[in-house]
Amino acid sequence: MIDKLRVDYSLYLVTDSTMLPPGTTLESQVLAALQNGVTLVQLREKETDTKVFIEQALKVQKLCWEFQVPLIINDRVDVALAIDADGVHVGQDDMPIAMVRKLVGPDKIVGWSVGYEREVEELAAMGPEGVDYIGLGMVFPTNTKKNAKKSPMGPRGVSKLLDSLQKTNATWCKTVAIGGLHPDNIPRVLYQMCSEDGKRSIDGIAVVSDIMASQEAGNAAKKLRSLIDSRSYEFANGVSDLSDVKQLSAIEETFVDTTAATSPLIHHITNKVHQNFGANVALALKSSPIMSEVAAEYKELSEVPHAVLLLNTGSVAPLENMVSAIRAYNEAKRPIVFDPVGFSATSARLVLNSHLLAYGQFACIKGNAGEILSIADLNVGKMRGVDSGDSVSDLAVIIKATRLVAYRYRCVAVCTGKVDIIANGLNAGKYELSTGSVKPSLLPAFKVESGDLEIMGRITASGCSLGTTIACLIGGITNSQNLFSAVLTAVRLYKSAGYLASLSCKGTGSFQVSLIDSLDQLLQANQPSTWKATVKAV
Ligand code: 3NM
Ligand code: MG
Repeated sequence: MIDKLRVDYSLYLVTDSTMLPPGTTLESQVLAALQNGVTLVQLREKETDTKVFIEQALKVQKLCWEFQVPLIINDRVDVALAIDADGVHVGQDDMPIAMVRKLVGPDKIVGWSVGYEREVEELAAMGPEGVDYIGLGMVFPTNTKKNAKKSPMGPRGVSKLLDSLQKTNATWCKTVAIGGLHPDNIPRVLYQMCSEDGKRSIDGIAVVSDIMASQEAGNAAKKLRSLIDSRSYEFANGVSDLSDVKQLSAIEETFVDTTAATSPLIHHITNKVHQNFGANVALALKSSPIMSEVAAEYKELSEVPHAVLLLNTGSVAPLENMVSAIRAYNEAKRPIVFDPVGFSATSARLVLNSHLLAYGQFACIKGNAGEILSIADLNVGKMRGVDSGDSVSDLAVIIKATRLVAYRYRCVAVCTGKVDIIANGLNAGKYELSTGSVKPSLLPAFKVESGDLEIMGRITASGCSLGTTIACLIGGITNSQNLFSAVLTAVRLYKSAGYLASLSCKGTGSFQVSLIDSLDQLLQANQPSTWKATVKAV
């Protein structure tokens, strides 16, 4: 008899015999998985007659015993009882939890599929006598679940459900994420999925096809095991967590040198207004701009040493096109700067930007106050347009929002305005199962300012070009250096150049020209101790 309070949920295999590759059997796949680190098995056979189902269950149960891994039966409470399985998993349309519990007794594991906050509230109300664990899904699209009634919720959806568990105090209830999980997205989702209080991350991941449909089920399980155990996601070069700004100007000098020496390729997918200006800013910063919305070349571009993607959604590129760019750069482990222009200004933009946030890991998310507040769900009312707006004056709220964006997407978040706010949510690429790893309110954050550069808001694409500048400064960094400090350097460099330009220009037209001149000069001189913009912890 298993002790249900000590179950290891970290790698949960759910079976499906309909996808077995030739030469394998249900048992051979389960055995290979058990030999390579699966900690829990669910027999989920939707199209099998009762008699065969029981025969299979008994065989799989023997294997599970051998590895002291609990066996859960999907849906069929009668089968679970008949073979004395360790537990049963039911969906929202199956037998109600109270009845399941009554039938199986207090010592068996009862699992439930959950996709909505109200379902979490329901299980919380039942108390610890109800549900032992929940499958949170689906995370991503999957062909495995036929006639799915839910749509993919992404890592953010899972995090919201973890929030509900915390709010309702359902501390006993364990969680696994399920749906479309594979090695290419698992480290990222483990990194990102966490409750907002920082105290609860998922207890494990559940997969069907990644193991069951694999020709090499043992290797597939081993790969998943190692990803879960590594507790570390190195999504881009240079994620070490140095947040001390005392020696900033010395570090900044090396970043400028590195950018000039490596001449990073700055791949812009950006709006038309920004294209020319961004290219000139990149050139002033000794980098190589390329403007491409041709998906066929994304992989090749991402593999260029020091390539960075600047993804600015003021562009008209179709969603699928942008998703493939994100995939390419994530796969090449090259950084992406994401500029969700007008994040929620229209419903179409909200859908597009939210979708992109679910499908990739960004090194930096940069936006104006309206955008950052929207991503953090802290804005009141709808955004007016893609410009920064004027109604946001509460700096404390902006700082909170910037930290939240950095936390939720495990990135460096930058909020531009009179004062720029920058927060570090990277946590050096580290994550933990179950306990969370960092609290949003404790994330390092700084403000960068240089007087009221009101003129900056009166030329077009000045915010977009900060994105270019960030990309240039992070393109050259290596593992020993630091992504957060590089972004901070870019923000300070850009603001200082803006200040210089504001002194020498005659109006908005010459300001734009002066800004490029100033960036050029500041980069050539490389004396960050003379840069005017100040940095202060907030
Ligand atoms: N339940 P794969 S998604 C069995 O959302 C199941 O509750 C889901 O299969 C839910 O790992 C799903 O092959 C299928 O994507 C997961
Ligand atoms: Mg079911």
